[in-house]
Amino acid sequence: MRVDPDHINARLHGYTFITFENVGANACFDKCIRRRRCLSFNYKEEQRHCEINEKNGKTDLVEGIGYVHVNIQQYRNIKYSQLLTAVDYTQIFQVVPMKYDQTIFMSLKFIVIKALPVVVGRRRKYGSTDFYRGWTDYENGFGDLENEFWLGNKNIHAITVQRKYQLRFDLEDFEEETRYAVYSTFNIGNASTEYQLAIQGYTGDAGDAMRDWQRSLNGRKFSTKDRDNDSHSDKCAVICHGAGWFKECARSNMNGLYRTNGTEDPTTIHWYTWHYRKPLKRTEMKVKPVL
Ligand SMILES: [Ca+2]
Repeated sequence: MRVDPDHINARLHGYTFITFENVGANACFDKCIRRRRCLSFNYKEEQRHCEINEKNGKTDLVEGIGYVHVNIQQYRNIKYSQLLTAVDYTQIFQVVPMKYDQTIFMSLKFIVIKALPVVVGRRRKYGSTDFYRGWTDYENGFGDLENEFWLGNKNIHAITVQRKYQLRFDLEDFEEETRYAVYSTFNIGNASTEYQLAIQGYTGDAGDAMRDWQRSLNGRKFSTKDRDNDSHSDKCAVICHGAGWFKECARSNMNGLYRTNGTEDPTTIHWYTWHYRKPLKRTEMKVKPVL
């Protein structure tokens, strides 16, 4: 899906209620659409400057060289299935939307001002699908596109083998604080490698939690409760009540249990380098092609 600016070299003046610095266009879109109060946003790509507004941009627009202005309301009620028809399904890889004010947050709403679309494929409306599953389910995919799903390791392989991708995690806690982690290299191998992970080149402000205590998870095979490919004496997928790439387990757990209390627990969806093992409210994992 493509989001075109409603106005170019223009911004809405006087109705900004939060300003974000150093965020991408996608993130600016997300920050607006997740808040009911937000009706439009101004974005200046050169400075990665994002202003979210409590008014739409029909009036009160002023000149703003380098800014684009986007009204958000038109994107709030688009169903995920409709978005899927608008993008090439084979490019869908990772998305984890949140349930927000009784509406499903759509992180698949790509904002494409200049960049390639973010590609997504894992999606969770938290709590509606059991993610504690075995090898075959993770291989083929499960869930439904309207709610939660895992696209399937064989599909993720088929996508990421095509070209170079980067992986991005966007994380949010229950105070609505956000962090991100980007890996400049990401792909997974085929079935014969047991979906071996290639992940390198961390940048971000969430910390690098795609590691165990000492080492990167780069090169690890996938593990599920019924297929133990980790180097722990026990099964990390069982310890974490999830599935993923583990060594002596890992410092993140994206396929774990969704919990709303703040208790530290290895089974929760967590990112250790930010909030230890406390549960996160929302996580997004997405890839996009590297130019
Ligand atoms: Ca083990």
